[in-house]
Amino acid sequence: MKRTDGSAGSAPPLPSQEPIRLVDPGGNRVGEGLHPTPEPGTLLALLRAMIIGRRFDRQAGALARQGRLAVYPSSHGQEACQVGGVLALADDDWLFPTYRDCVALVTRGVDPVEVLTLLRGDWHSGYDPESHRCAPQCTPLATNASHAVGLTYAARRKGRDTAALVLMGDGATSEGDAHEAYNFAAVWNTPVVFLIQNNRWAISVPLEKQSAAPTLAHKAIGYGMRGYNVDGNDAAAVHSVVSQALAEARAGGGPAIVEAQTYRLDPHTNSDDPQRYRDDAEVEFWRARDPITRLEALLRGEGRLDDAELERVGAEAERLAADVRERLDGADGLDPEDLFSHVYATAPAMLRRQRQELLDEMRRG
Ligand SMILES: Cc1ncc(C[n+]2csc(CCOP(=O)(O)OP(=O)(O)O)c2C)c(N)n1
Repeated sequence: MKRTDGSAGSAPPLPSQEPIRLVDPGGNRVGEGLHPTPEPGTLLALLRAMIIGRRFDRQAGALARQGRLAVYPSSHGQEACQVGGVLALADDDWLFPTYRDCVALVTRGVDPVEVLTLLRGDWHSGYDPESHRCAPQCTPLATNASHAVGLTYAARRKGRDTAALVLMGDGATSEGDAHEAYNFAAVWNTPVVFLIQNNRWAISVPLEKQSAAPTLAHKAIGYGMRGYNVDGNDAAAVHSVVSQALAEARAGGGPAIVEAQTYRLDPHTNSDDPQRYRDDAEVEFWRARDPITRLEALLRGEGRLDDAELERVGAEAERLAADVRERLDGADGLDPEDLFSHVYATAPAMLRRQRQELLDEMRRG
């Protein structure tokens, strides 16, 4: 696609207006086209990770209501996006998550208690990004997108074919950082897949007030990227499309935007009241398109899943939740002085004064 003569380069095909779907909401296979349905073993792995992720999410929501977390942005309803995307990554690839993506991190194998460190308000990240190849969860929208471009660009220069998956919301695509990241990724041909979880709402701002593009996947075209529009509640489709986009990116085919059509069933966080801005009917419409029941129906219908297996996974999920409850309060206490660390090599006078005031206050008890 590189061009030096002022002519137009070859354009990637337009994303489909209809989302790519491999399994319908009733759990039936619906044609493969260019995107193969994952093997049964992968489908079972997707279902298992979604069940465990949902149990973790429920537990974290309860901890937030008890005041044991400062805040919790739920993944409920979006499990297929996070699990489908993460299970498409190779071990050496990197994940760049946001505050919304705790289920993605648990799926990647990060200790669930360490995942909650940020949302407990304890520290910027509770896990070691290097060992899991997961960047810290970003709260400023779309900043993770340019970080991923920088990391993969640097890896390329070192002769590595590390790819990255960026998770971002529909609202985040309006940020200047998203534009810069998309543009640099395409110009530098870095292997990044931007997975947009279009859950229809950016807190109380609906999609139609966010973007006039036919789909968010269409935005890819203007940057010279491939764009895919996928059913985000179909874990098989998300996994298949992201796997393909990552493989193409690794092979030098350039970055891609994958827009996953999904829905945030819960409030934005535990401190939001969605009844002030959206209808119950809309929530019920999406609740009927649950990603877990869809895949469960497919696997049961094809004789690859029985009650015993579901009970086994359910028990595993309960053990994880109990472990989180037990260990969370035992997590290391905070040193308030840390508030002043790691921002400046040499702290400015104002911060030095504030640190001293804090230390004096703590000494007085
Ligand atoms: C740069 C920046 N501006 C504003 C905010 C405040 N804010 C937090 S979440 C949010 C909405 C984000 O919506 P979306 O990207 O669709 O993600 P979702 O929360 O739905 O997953 C906003 C505006 C922020 N975190 N960062």
